[in-house]
Amino acid sequence: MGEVKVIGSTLSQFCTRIEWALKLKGVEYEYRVEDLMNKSPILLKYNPVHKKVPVLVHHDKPIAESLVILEYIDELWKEKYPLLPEDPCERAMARFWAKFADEQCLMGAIGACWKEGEEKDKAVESAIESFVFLEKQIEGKKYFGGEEIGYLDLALGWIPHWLKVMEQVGEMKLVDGEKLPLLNEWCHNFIQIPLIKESLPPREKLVNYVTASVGYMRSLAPNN
Ligand SMILES: N[C@@H](CCC(=O)N[C@@H](CS)C(=O)NCC(=O)O)C(=O)O
Repeated sequence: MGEVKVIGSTLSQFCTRIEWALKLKGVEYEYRVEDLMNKSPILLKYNPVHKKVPVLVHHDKPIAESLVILEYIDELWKEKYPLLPEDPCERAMARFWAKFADEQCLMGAIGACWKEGEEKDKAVESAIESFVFLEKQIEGKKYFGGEEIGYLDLALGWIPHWLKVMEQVGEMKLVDGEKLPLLNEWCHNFIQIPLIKESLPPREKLVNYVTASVGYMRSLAPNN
């Protein structure tokens, strides 16, 4: 096994953030694509608790949970391209908003995407309220990390690509240019960065994946 290995899935926003961090740091890595419908013994061995990707395997030691992996990468290869701010309070806030975005914004958007009728309206409204909090975090800055992209930008990197697909498939608008102009501008700036752009999964594949997931979630809903 190579020194740094990522066990991942090419359509996963959680895995792409790890690739972005490794590329920014100039760390060579091997990528092992996992079939999530038929999980490999390697994934089950390295992430027995959650059985999810991504897992970073460094010298045969596994690290799971993408935000934890980002911090590990930043601490280990700290010389090149620091991701988290130096100031302890700013570091804590970056971690806070990354967690908030995964738990409230992303989960809220996924729920809003597959729900229907009145439930969908409520979920959309609640997700938008969460995105308004993120909008405030970028006031006066080009990126969440300041002049350069950092940890929080990578953590929110699903918004310009994955969220746009969810909006299309779920026929909804969560990050509206008029209501959230700063977040929209950030999306535009972030996605233009060549290193970011080159690791994005093809949009059509993502549309097919999200469409299938929405169908599956709706089939599980209690009134179906
Ligand atoms: N909180 C985890 C989420 C990881 C996650 O949900 N990964 C998905 C792929 S996008 C997965 O492995 N799903 C397989 C499953 O749930 O069985 C992280 O940040 O790493």
